[in-house]
Amino acid sequence: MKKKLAVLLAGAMVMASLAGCGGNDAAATTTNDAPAAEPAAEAEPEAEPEAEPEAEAPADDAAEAPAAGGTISVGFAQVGHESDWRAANTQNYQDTFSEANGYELSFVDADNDNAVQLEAVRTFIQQEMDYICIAPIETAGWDTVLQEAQDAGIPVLIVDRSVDADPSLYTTQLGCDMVAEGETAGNWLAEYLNGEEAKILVIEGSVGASATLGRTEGFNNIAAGHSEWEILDSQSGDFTQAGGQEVMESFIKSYSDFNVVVCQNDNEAYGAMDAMDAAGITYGVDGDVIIISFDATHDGLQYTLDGKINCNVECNPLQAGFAAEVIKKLEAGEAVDAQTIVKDEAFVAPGITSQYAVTMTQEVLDGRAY
Ligand code: GZL
Ligand code: ZN
Repeated sequence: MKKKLAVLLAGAMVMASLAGCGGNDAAATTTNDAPAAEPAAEAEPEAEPEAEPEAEAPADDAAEAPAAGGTISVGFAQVGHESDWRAANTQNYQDTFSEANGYELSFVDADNDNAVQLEAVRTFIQQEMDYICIAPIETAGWDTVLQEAQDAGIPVLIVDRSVDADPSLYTTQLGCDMVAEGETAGNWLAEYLNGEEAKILVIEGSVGASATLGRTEGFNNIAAGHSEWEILDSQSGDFTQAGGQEVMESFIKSYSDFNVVVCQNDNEAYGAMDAMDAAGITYGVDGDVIIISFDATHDGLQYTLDGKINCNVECNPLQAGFAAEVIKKLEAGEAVDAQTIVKDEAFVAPGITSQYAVTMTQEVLDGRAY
């Protein structure tokens, strides 16, 4: 019964919302002003009212399962354990969907393997989970299994990344705006170079991941406006340190005149730095090569504070509270947003001032929650 009602009501969901995550306060902008809808089988989706200004972060007790009695079972098919960002994201889900908070979490680390991830979701369907969260390794290939979950009356939350599937097949999507992250990186570079030439190498994230596709698209959107820039090459480092090192080593063999390396996450940046160290190539604010990174994890921001990474664009991994808030609303029969965008900010090394980023200081680093 509970599931069926949740699915019907979820159909009455409303529009996207912006969730700020400046620093780590993960302030959310939710625009759930729609009253608890009638069973949505025949309800028309609401018109998209204007997004409201930033609202407060998910209520502290958002993580607490409603007192509806009994625990809420949640199946979480996680990408893998490829990066520090992912580790922080996993920990946040395990802390939030704890027994103490009234949940029973079934967690599968798909180890960046699409088949394993699809199998995990099908197992959650067979086990009749109350809710399924998926952080999709790739955007493609989700329609069939999402239809199976919907037929089984199980609401699905697409978290962290996004899928190329009919949005009516899942209840909500929440995560960072990857295109905006890529554009932030490009806009910062343009500001920093101020018309100077750039020969750019890109170490992309995992092939087919929305984080990769979005950051690449966003950066290229800006690069298109700078004829003085040349993107020499762009290869996947799979969001891992080993991958970043391997790709950087091959780049060093092929290119001698690059002055910018864009790493689509911090772990790739660490690998790239190892490769450049071994080749005697200097980088950072006092080096020959500008490094741009993404994730703004603790170590990534330490390198930024140390001037080794010039610019680091954040995507806050502490997103489980937004997922818990959606589940709480569904349990209460309330409509939920179709999308929650966890807003980003960026950080730059000391000595750099930017309209697009915060200049790193020790207290900025000390104030981070991950
Ligand atoms: C971003 C997330 C990406 C991180 C990587 O939201 O999907 O996946 O940038 C992680 O560190 O592997
Ligand atoms: Zn330009």
